[in-house]
Amino acid sequence: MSIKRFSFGKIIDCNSVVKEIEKENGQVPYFLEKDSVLSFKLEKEDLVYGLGENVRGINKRGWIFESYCSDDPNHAQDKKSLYGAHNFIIIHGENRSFGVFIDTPSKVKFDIGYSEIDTLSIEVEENNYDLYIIEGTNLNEISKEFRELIGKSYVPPKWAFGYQQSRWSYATEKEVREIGRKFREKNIPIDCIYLDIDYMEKFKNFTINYESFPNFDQMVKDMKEDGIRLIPIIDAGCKIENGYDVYEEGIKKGYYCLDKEGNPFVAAVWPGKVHFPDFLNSEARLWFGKKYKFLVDKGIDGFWNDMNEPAIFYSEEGLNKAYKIVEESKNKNLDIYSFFALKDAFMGLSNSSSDYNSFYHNMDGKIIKHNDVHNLFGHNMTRAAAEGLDSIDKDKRFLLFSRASSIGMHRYGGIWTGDNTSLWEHLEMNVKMMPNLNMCGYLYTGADTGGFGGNCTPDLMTRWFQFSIFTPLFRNHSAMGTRNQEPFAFGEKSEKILKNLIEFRYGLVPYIYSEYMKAVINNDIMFKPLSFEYNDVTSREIEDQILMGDSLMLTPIIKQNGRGRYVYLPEDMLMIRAKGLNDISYKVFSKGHHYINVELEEFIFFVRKDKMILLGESAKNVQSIENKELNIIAFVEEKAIYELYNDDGISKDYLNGIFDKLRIEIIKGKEEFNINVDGNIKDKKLNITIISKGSKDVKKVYYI
Ligand code: MIG
Repeated sequence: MSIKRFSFGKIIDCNSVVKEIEKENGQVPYFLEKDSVLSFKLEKEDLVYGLGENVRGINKRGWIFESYCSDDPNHAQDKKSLYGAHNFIIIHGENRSFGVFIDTPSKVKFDIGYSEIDTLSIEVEENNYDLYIIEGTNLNEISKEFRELIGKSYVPPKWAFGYQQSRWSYATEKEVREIGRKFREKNIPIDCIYLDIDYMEKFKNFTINYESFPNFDQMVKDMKEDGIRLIPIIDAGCKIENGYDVYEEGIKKGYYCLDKEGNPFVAAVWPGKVHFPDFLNSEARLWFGKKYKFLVDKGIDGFWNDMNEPAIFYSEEGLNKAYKIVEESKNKNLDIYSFFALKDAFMGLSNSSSDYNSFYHNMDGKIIKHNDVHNLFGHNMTRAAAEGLDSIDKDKRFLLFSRASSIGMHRYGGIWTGDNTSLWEHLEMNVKMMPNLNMCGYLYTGADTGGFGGNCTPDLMTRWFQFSIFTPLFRNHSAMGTRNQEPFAFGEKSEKILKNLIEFRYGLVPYIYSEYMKAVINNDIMFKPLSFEYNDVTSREIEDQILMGDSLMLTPIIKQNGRGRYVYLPEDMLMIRAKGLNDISYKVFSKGHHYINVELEEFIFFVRKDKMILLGESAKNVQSIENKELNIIAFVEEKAIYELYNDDGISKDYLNGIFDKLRIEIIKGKEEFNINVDGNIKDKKLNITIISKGSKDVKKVYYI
């Protein structure tokens, strides 16, 4: 195990790493370095993992990617960037594997067999970076070592593992209360409802639209009493408006990003014209972070930070240029090229590189062009929020996640994967993205279940739920103008199926939470490609099956009208087939290929050999889960051990070693199974079902 660090150019602190590693002076191993381009010859067998939030497969070979936080709702295969900039890859060969991390604040290109089929080249736009080479004997070790370098992942409150309902927008108090009431009335478990931009007055951060939310504080209180938390959005831009305190204070203190002339930079987003808080300035960060108190004081326990790439609909300069082109084109006999130039003048107004090159940050005294530090913006907005919330209540865990991010932000919050669409290929992308996000430190993550843009169908919703019940962030969100997407929006039959799935999720909470917390504490990942645990050729290739936690392999159905699928088992495994918590069956399958029928209302997943899964009960929300009984299903050929982690779920006491552990060990003897249970989780009845190849299942009840 080793990490080597090489430095190039003038370094800006990206706040990515937490471990100081001495610089090396010699030659960079593996790579040829020339004019800020690093190149590497790929062997036929090499897989390339990583790059976190990006398009295409788990193995990134065969495309060119750019790390550049981008607000682009069209997540198509021909895109190069999404909202996050995650410059970490692992090259996994047959005989050697290593990780590469480029620590830089600006754009990086990863050409992975795009220009030449067997060449990986990494081009760093600004000659301003640290390069880390991470070596280890296996993938788990490399991934762990990288995580040790960048620091421990964010821990949300336990209720953030419940079901969350969102929509752009539940725009009035009446509507929000109504949605909550419907869930309760229909006995569908839920923990959170989201407030999108319409809760604000004219989209101004840290304000409330009291016309549409006349009793905002009371609403927050009432809903919390009913076990539902409201999670408001915060946008990066602050509206320019006299009399608005956030605007006026920021101007007075000089906390906004500046234009070329040194005036606050003007961009237009939802509120109309805005200034961007200078999140790279430590004082501005502190100031903005403390503003969250406005909502915390109203009983709010969580936030989502949006538009922080930052998204720019237009700038004044861009718009003026476009008007000029219109003026110049008027009364002229336009040729086709001038026509396109006219059209592009408007089409290219949003998120334009000329805007990103036209404003500046004051990084504690150093004036730096935005484009040179672009990927640090959303990262530092979320850092501001996390540090602000910490100063408001240092012992409490808040829910916090962001749209834009870069390496290192995972210490402050999670991410959601932005504006996907209700498409089957986006469900597939969600599955494939999870392991790469985890490798980059993002454990608290998930997609807009059902898809943000476009109209979802009942079958897509069902299949998507069947996957999302396993992801830490399980949130159903959809865009304005699209079909309703709540579990009760697709007719009675689907409602029943979706309700069963949400209940199943609550049953999985003990396992998901335990795996999550252990992954945080040990710098492990929860979602892994099969190759992290199995070394055969097929396991290295498979992308539509992934490992989840220590015990499970997920094999989601991601094709429309799919009534089954091929599954590859790298070893004997126990298949669980379920419709809901009360309708579960299991069967051992042998190592190899199988076709398994899976109807729409059911789903399957696998318990690996010598592993076990725990299922608890459902309840109206996470806090109400009692779990006096846990059902354990174990597949034991020799010996299976599971360590169940639990804690209070709301405080940071776990950092001081205050948590519960239950260790369950099942050993297959000649005649019978020996069970040892050990730990400080009290008063639990364990229903243990042991399955072993060739023998009938053994049911045991175990009390402690
Ligand atoms: O330009 O706040 O990704 O989740 O619903 C769209 C409205 C702005 C983008 C977010 C989406 C959110 C939407 N926002």
